[in-house]
Amino acid sequence: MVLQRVFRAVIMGPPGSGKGTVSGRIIKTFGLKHISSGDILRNNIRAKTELGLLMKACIDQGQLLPDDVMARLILHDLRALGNDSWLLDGFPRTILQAEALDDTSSVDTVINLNVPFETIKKRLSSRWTHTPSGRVYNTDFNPPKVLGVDDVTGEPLEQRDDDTPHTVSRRLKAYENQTEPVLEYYRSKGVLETFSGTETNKIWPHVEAYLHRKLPTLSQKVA
Ligand code: G5P
Ligand code: MG
Repeated sequence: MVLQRVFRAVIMGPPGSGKGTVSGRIIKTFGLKHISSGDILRNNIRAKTELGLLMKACIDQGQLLPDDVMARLILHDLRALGNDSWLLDGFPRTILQAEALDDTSSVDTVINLNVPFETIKKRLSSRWTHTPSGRVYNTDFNPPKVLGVDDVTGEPLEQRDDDTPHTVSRRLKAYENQTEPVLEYYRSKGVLETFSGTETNKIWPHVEAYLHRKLPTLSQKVA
């Protein structure tokens, strides 16, 4: 699908709600550029950059990183995209981050994945990730063709250090305390669209239909 004007979307939801999985389907179907704050941070850790070394402990403990660090990192990448359409995953996560994003760019829609915490806890213990690309697998839901190996590159998959049950609980707490208020922020701006469920395959057709409705409307406004 070729977009006729710039489209800017945010995907939100608790840790493990399927943001990465649904983002993969959105970028494949609609051709948006995907910016995932978590993928960027994990690649910094992998490359042992100064930022990665400084932030690893904080991430492994399930805490959010400082707003100014995150805003600088992500807004720099967004500016570099110029007039490309994008989907932002994992940012903003606090009201301050949402305000910083507003100062840089407008947001056309915020897709909120509303998945129960109990469902999430089960999923994260069986997640495997290809860190360089951010591709995610699950031994129950979407296993790789060969166990422990990325389908596309053949490189090894890893389990995230922050997917231990204790850290997952801390991440869910951080979500409740710091990120849930951002949903209200976007609801009051009239751009929040919530999709509830326990299975990505049932949520996805609704997200896809919503974006199909939303994108032509935006194209027509330009015409
Ligand atoms: P991240 O990387 O942004 P989270 O915690 O927001 O991390 P996460 O864990 O990446 O989110 P997700 O992307 O929402 O989860 O979910 P996913 O990976 O697609 O799916 C989870 C698993 O479930 C996968 O194995 C998938 O295959 C499986 N799955 C999907 N659907 C189904 C289904 O229907 N059924 C089943 N059985 N399985 C399914 O952030 C990490 C850390 O970075 C820092 C923080 O420390 C954060 O904790 N950080 C920030 N700090 C401050 N501000 C920011 N903006 C920050 N951004 C990142
Ligand atoms: Mg993710």
